[in-house]
Amino acid sequence: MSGTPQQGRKPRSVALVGPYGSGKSTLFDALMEAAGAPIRRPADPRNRPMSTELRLGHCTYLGDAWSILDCPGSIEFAHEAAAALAVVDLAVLVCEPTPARAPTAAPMLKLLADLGVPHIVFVNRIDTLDGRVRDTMEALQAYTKPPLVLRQVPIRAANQITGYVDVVSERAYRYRKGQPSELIQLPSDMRDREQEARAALMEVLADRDDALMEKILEDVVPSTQEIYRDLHKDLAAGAVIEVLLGSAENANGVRRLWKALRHDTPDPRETAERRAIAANGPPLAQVFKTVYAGHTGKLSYARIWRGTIKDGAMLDGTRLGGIYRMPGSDAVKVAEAVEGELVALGRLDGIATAATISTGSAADALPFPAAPAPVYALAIATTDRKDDVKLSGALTKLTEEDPALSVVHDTDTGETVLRGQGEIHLNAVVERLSRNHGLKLTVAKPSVAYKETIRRAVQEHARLKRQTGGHGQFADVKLDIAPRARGEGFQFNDRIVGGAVPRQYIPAVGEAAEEAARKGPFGYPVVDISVTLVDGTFHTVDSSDMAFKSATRMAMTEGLAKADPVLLEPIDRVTISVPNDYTARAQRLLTGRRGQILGYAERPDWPGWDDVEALVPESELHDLIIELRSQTMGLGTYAHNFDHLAESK
Ligand SMILES: Nc1nc2c(ncn2[C@@H]2O[C@H](COP(=O)(O)OP(=O)(O)OP(=O)(O)O)[C@@H](O)[C@H]2O)c(=O)[nH]1
Ligand SMILES: [Mg+2]
Repeated sequence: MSGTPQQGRKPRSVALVGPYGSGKSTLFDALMEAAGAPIRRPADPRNRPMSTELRLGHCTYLGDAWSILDCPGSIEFAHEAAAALAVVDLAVLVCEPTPARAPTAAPMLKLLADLGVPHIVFVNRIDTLDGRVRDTMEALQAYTKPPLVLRQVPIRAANQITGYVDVVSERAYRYRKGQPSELIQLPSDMRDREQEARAALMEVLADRDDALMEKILEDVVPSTQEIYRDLHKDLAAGAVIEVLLGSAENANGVRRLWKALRHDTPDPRETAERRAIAANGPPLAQVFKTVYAGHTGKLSYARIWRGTIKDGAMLDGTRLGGIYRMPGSDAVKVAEAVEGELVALGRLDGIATAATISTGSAADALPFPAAPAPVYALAIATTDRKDDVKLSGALTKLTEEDPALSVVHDTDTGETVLRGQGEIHLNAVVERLSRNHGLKLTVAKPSVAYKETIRRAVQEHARLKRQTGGHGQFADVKLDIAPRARGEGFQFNDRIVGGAVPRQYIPAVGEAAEEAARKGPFGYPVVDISVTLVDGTFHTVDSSDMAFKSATRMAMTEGLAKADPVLLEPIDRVTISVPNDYTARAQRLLTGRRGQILGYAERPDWPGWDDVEALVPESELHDLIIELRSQTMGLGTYAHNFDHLAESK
C-alpha cells in the first residue's frame, strides 16, 4: 500500500492563531525546523512582514504527520484565521507575555470557545517578560471560561527566564538559543513554586475526574499517565486550556510545544465527530481557501474529512488536477491525500471556498464562516481605460481568493469600489493588482452618493421653436414640479385634457423629465419629486418626440433651480462594538463625526463589551474604522447600514 500514514496514527492539523505580531510566523518556522522541514527565513527576523494570508506547511515529527497553518493575526485578516479554525484539530493561541496585552487575545479566545475548537495557549516572547507568568495567566483568564492551567513554571536567573520546570514530568530544563533545551537538576528553590502549580493543575483535572479527586483527598500521588490522559480528554472537550511558555525567536519551548501537540491534538476522527461528519461514506473534503498560484493555476486548499483522495479523482463533477503538500518553502506533488490532512488541490474550476466536495454523490454542505461585513472602502480606476477588462478579470480572481473582499460598481457615482476590512487589507489588494496583474491604478476615497430634492412647488413653462431650413422643431410644455415625501421617489403624471399635447408625445415628456432629474442644480440626482404635465401646445408638422424632450429638459432645468433645491446627505445607522472600557471614547468618536447618539447597551453574547448606536453621515465614515482601531488596541469594530437621506444644513 502506498502513502499509508506512519505507525497507524492519522495526520493531524493545527492552526497557529492569536493577536498580530505575537510571533505566530516565527513559531511556524521554528516548529517546521524542529521537525526537519526548514523554511526560508527572512534575513532579519525583525523585518518579518506581517502575515496577510494563511500559510500551510507539512512535516513529520517523531513519526506523526502534521499539517500546520500560520494564520494572520491582524483583525483585517481575521477571516483567514476563521477559515483555518473550521478545518483544524487543534488551535495554538500564540500570545504576548505582557498582561497589558491580554485584551488583544480576547476576540480569539471567544471565537475558539464559540466554535468549540480545542486549544492551547503558547505564551511567546517569554525572553521579554519581566513580570510574573501568573499575572499573564490571570489577565488572560478574564477572557475565557475554561480554567487555564500552567504546564511549565519558569526558572529565572538575574531577572531573565532561563528555563522551566515541567509541571507534569517534574523535570527541569535550561533553554539554549536555537537548540533543544538541556535537562538539568531541578533547582531546590523551585520546588515550592512547582508543587503549587502542580496542585493547581490537579485541582482543575479532579473537577472532572472523581477517581483523581479521591486520590488527592487521600494524599495518593496520581500516575503521570493518569494526568496526561485527563489533560488530553479535558482539552479535547474544551474544558481546560493548557498554557505553555517559550520564545519562538530563540527556538525555546518549541520541542515542548511539539510534545504537547503530539499528546493533546485530537484524532481527526474526533474532530470529524465534533463537526457531525459520519465515519462512513465516500471520501469527503472541504475547501477552506482558494489561491491562484502563477504556475500551478488555481489551488483549492482543502481538509480531507474522510477517506483518501487520489489525484485525478472526480470531485463533484470536476477532475482533480494535482495534489500538493508544502514540506518546506515549496510545494511538492503527491499522489494522494488522507483523512486529517490539509492539502492544496489543483484545477478545481468552479469549486469555491467553503465548498464540501466528495468523490461520491453531492455531499451536504459543512458549516463555514460567513464573509465579514466590510468596514472600509476605496474607489479604484485604471489610468488607461484599455485596462478595464483586465481589471475586471483580476478582481474576479481576487474576490474568489478573498471572501472578505467585495467589489461594487456604484451606479450613483459611477465608481468601482473595493470594500474590505481596513486600510492594510485594501492596500494589499491594490498592491497585488499592480504587482501580479500589471495594472496601473488610481486610488481615492469613494465619493458619497449625495442626492438633492426641492422644497417648493413651481410651475414652469418652456417652448422650443426652431426653424432650420425647411423643416422646423416645435414643442411647448407646462410642468408642475412638486416635492414629495422622503423616500417616495420620482413620479410623472399626465393631466392633459382635450389633446393639448397629443398622446403619442406624452411618454417622451415623462422620459425626459426623469432623465433631467438625474442631475439637479447641485449636480446630483434629484429624488422625491413629482412632475406633472398640465398643458402644452404642438405643431402638426414640426412637433416630434425629440422636440418635446428638449422642451421638457428646458422646463426641468429652469424649474428645479427655482424650486428651492436642497442637498440630501446619506445618513447611516452605525453600531460600534467595543470593550466597555472604551464606551465613552466610542461615543466621543461618533459625536466628533456629526453623529447623533441613539444609545448604548451590552453587546449580546459578548460579556464586557458594549454596542453604541448612532446616526452618522456617510461622508464621516470613510476612515472611522482606522480611528476606532487606533483608540481601542485594534479591538473596536463597527457595522453600518444606510438609514435615510437628510437635508444638509
Ligand atoms: N523577543 C522576541 N521576539 C520575537 C519572538 N518571536 C517573534 N518575535 C518577533 O516578533 C515580531 C513579529 O513576529 P511574527 O512571527 O511575524 O508575528 P506574527 O504573530 O506572525 O504576526 P502577524 O502575522 O502580523 O499576526 C518579529 O519581529 C519577530 O522577530 C520571541 O520569542 N522573542
Ligand atoms: Mg505572521
